[in-house]
Amino acid sequence: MYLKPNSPAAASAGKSIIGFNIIHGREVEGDLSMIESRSAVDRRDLVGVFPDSGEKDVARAAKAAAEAFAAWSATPAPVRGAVIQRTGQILTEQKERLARIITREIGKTPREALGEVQEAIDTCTYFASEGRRLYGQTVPSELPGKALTTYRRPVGVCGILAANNFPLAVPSWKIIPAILCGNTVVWKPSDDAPAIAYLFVRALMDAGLPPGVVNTVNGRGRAGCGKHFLAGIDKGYYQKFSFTGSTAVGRLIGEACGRNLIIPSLELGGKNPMVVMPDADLDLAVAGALWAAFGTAGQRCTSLANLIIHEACAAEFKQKFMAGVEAMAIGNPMTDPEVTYGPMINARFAEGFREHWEMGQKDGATLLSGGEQWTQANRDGRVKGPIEHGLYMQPCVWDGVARDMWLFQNEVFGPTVNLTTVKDFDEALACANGTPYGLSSSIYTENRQWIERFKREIKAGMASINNSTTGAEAHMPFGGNGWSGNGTRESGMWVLDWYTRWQAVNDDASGRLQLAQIETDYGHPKTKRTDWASL
Ligand code: UN1
Repeated sequence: MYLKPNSPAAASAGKSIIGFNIIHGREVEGDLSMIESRSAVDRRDLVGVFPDSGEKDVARAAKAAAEAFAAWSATPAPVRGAVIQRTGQILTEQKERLARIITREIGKTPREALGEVQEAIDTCTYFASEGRRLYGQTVPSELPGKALTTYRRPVGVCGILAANNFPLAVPSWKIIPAILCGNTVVWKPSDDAPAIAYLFVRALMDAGLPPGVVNTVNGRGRAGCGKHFLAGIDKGYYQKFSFTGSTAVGRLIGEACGRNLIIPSLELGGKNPMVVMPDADLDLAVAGALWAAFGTAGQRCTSLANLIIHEACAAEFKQKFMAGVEAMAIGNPMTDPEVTYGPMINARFAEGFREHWEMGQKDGATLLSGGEQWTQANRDGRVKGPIEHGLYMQPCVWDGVARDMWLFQNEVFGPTVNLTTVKDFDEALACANGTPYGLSSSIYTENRQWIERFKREIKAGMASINNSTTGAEAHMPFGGNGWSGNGTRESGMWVLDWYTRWQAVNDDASGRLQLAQIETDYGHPKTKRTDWASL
């Protein structure tokens, strides 16, 4: 690892990292030029420079992963778990430093960045001990002298591609279980956050991960390295592919994997609803809604999009919610760490936010607040610190949003939320289920029947009762339905099914050819004692 001084204007942010691809445990340059990781907080801050990789780099990384598979998959799972345990220790020791890199690269507040590192630590903690389980089963045989057992076998080389908004936690959800199960990995980190990816792989290597088990290829997205990385599916580089990102890209990956008979894990978009019923603790609901809508500047796949409010509490809720929006501190998370949210991660997200604003106007929804970029000219007392070198957006609230509007149906990565007023629980539930997505969801109420019905009838993969749509714990099944994914899940024991294949073993000690089904002696009696027909 090499460091160089940052530009003078950003010297206080820290040094710049000169980073590499990591292939077969070696730090290597790419075939193309370099990409820059510039801070979302302040574009003058150069967090690092990394290789821009091409087709050959992807091929090299895939070869390294394929070669490392035999030895790694033969390493006992508790030993693999010990590497993961040590990785978790390193992340714990370096938590503040790593969180600061996350804040610099993608603009997440220090509090959230620390939470993100913790999520990766939690993942290591869980899977370190899974190395001592990774259970198979013993199954009774229908034939004597024969033992049936099942084993989880690793799949092979896993291609990993994840979004920029959780550049450490979400890749850790994939990479850590993948390697625990005995697989090897080729990872293309987000070009918005290559530095945290590089440091994560260095932590894995410092923890004793053998060369070639996790390899990285850095570079641009769809137009560059990303294209070559995905082309590897049809070239047979991967036996497993795991992706977190947009529904559109997820479909392309699903198609490529389908024709190659690979089951991808696809964690895709969301349009997450929150229902507020009149019996709810309204202050609690307001706090949950503000956090879910505006935390991470709305750039989580679990962010709140459609806030569905019962008409009996709509006026009071809106008044409290808008007071919260007016009181929210926004701005530079490096100089003012207590802000609720910081900048947009990249220009593409900022552009999407601007487009959504135009669509909202076309829809005829009522704009209650915001939606533009904060500038030196329009900043008010809510805005903290220097914002002129990043893309900072006003919190945006739309009222009167109907189910058929563009705003209600389309995912927007940005600080914006739709308010929809409904007459009763049934309409609220229909609205909550009224998009093609189904990732996370939430309801605020004390009513047992409504809670029970919401849990059962909501189409989302994740449901929160009296809590926000974000903040899933690291050992629960994470994933969605409909356009939010293909039914695979990440985290906890559930993810193991996607990084292993079940092997069924028949071990016959009888010394003769026993034929299942054909020879099985079910002990049918030869004579009938009861004359059933006489009843
Ligand atoms: C994501 O936005 O892709 O539940 C992941 C949450 C976080 C993970 C979000 N634990 O909000």
